[in-house]
Amino acid sequence: MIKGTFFCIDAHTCGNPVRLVTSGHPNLQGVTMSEKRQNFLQYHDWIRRGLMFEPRGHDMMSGAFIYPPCSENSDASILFIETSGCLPMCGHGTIGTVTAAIENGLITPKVKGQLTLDVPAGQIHVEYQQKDSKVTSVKLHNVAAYLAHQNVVLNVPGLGELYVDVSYGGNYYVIVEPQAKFPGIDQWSASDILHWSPIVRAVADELLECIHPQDPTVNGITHVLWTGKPQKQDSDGANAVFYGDKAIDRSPCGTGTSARMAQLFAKGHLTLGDSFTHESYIGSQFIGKVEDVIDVNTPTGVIKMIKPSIAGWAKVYGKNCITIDDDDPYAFGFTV
Ligand code: PYC
Repeated sequence: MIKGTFFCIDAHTCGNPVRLVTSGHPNLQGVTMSEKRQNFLQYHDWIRRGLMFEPRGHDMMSGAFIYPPCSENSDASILFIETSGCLPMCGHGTIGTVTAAIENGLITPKVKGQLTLDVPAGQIHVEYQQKDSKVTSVKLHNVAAYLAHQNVVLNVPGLGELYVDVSYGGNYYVIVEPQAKFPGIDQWSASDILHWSPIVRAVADELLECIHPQDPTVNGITHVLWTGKPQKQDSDGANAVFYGDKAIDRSPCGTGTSARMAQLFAKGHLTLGDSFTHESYIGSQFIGKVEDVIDVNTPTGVIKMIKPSIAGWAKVYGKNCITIDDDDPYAFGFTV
């Protein structure tokens, strides 16, 4: 029996997929997107698994649903889905979703060229440029980002001591810079990154508490951001961002770039107003900027956070209609 039919617009942001699901939305309980995210994970996660994993998706697959606004001042809300779960925030996902939504008339902005969007991690603001019917660039003003742990030594089985920082940019990232046991992403193969990332993430997640001070449902280290020499002269940094079980982000990763800028800011390598061009594993670029610096009151004291922006582009390449039929043995996807 067909359990669900989903019309989708398929796009990619700087190389990483964004499958915007335009029909078949489950009715989500909750007032905020954070509550709706929990509700989706509890009762409707089969949709994510069916649409993201093989055979309908793949390791890097990521997507979104657009929902009506949760706040009075917003234009719409986004629920992110991907192989690893429902991210509190996704930068490449936002850029792809906004591009596909505006080009297809799925969101009507209150102010042309600007959007305010509710996402599980909070509220974000977007500016986009258009030429004829195409969206040519999207700049998102992300949720506040901060360095959560610095100069931590991890004992990584099989690798040894690794010095890392952990930073939040909408998700929690272990950030690894070149050092004795890690020569940089330019010296490691994709198989090295795929091999070591889940081990490093598990060790860091076990050792370090990461709970968002304003929303405890946002917790745990989900991503590893490895750094190294960029391929392009105009890039300020390069990364390989690992997520899910086997994915290296093909885009420069919006939340990863935000986390990296928060780390560099806290360590004195970036200051208010600086921009930071970040290069992905395939050489595509996002332009980040430290837009503001704020003091956030939390139950454990005041935390200095940055308000980062990320600019990038996306291309829509297709439309499809996907059914999930429970007489299919792989209705809810599989991993190998
Ligand atoms: O762009 O924030 C991002 C992202 C998270 C995981 C993959 N991309």
